[in-house]
Amino acid sequence: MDEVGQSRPAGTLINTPDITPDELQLAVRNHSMPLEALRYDITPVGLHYLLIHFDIPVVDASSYELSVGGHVRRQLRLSIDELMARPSTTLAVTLECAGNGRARLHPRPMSQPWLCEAVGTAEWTGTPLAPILEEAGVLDGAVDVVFTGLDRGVQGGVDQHYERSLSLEDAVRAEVLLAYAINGRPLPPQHGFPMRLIVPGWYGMAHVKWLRAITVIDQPFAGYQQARAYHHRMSDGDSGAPVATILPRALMVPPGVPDFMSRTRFVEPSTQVIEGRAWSGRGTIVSVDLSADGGASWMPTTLHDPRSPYAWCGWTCEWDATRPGEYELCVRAGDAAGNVQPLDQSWNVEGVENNAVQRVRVVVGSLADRQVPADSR
Ligand SMILES: Nc1nc2c(c(=O)[nH]1)N[C@H]1C(S)=C(S)[C@@H](COP(=O)(O)O)O[C@H]1N2
Ligand SMILES: [Mo]
Repeated sequence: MDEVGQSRPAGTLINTPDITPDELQLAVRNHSMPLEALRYDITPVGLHYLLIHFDIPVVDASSYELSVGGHVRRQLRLSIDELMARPSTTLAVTLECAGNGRARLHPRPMSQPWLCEAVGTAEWTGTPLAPILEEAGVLDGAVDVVFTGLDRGVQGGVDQHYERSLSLEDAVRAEVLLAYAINGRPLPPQHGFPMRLIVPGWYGMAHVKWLRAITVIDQPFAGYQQARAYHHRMSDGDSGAPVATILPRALMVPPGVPDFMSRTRFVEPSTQVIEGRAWSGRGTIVSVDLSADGGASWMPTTLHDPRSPYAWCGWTCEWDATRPGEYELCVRAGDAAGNVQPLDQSWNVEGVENNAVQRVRVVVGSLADRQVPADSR
C-alpha cells in the first residue's frame, strides 16, 4: 500500500488493485458520465465528462483575445465578439478521453483512473478554423498548428501551458471548430470558457480548452502533451504511436436497479429492452452486439441514426430476462473501417485507447427475496 499523501509521478505503474490517494484526488476533480445518462442523445452539460490537467483558469471575456500567429503572413488578434460575429456552425460531437478504460488495466498506469464512462455528446457551436488560418495567410513550409491553453502546470517534470497540435492538413478540415457554446449556452468554466477547439472524431486531448493562441510552425511540434504524452507504448523506451482518432466503443444503460456499492443490477424476471450508445472516430458504427453470457454468444442490436457523423448512435435490443439467475451483459461495437472492440483489456504504458467491452453484472430474480452477492465490492 501507498503511504497516504505520498506522491507517485504519472507514468508509474501500480500493481495493487487499491486506488491511491493521488488517483482519488484526480478522480474527484474529473468526473465521468453516469451510465444512465446514455439515455440522452445530447448529454446535459453537468453530466458530460470532465478532464482538466491543471487548474481551471478564470477568464475575463471582455479582455480575452485569441492570437493567431507564427508562420503566417499576418498575425491576428481576435476578441470574443469578433469570433462570435464570424459564420457559425453547430455540430453534435461525441468526446471521449483517450484514457477511458485505464483503471481496468493491470498493472494500472498512474493517472486519472477512468472505468469506461469518460464520454459525452454535446452540441458545440463555434466558427470554423480554416477560414481564420486562411485570413492569417499560412506560409509555405508550414507543418503543424499549435493550440495553447491558458492553463499552466507541471507534468512529467515539465512546466507547461496545456498545448496540443494538429498537422496543417487536419487543422483545416471543415469540421474543426473554435467553439464558444455548448448545448446552446456559453461554455462553462470547466469546459473551456470562453473558447475551445473542437476536433470531431479525435480523442479528448486534441480539443484544447481556454484557447489563448494558435501558432503555425514549420517543424513538428515537440510539446509535452504532443510528443511525450498520449502515445500508445508497450514499454518506457518504446517511441510508440501517437493517439489520434477514437476507437469504437459501445456502452449500455445498465438495466434494473443497482446495488449501492457494487453497482450489481437487480432485474425482475421480464423481457428487458437494453439501450445504449456507440461511437467511433474512425468510421460509421456498423454493428453493435449484445451478450448475456459474458461474451460467449452474441445477438445483434438495432442501430438508430446519429445526430451527426461525429456523434454517437443509439442502439436497442430486447433481452429475454425471464429466467432467474446471474448474467454478465456485454456490448461490442464495430465500425465501417473494420475496427471491433476487443473482449480483453488492451494494456499499454499510459493506459490509452483501451476500448475493451463493457461488462455489467445482472441478477435476475424477485427483488423481494434477492440475495446480495457475497462478492459485492
Ligand atoms: N487547456 C486544456 N485543454 C484540455 C485539457 C486540459 O487539461 N487543458 N484536457 C484535455 C483532455 S485530456 C480531455 S479528455 C478533454 C476533456 O474535455 P471536457 O472536460 O470538456 O469533457 O479536454 C482536453 N482539453
Ligand atoms: Mo483526456
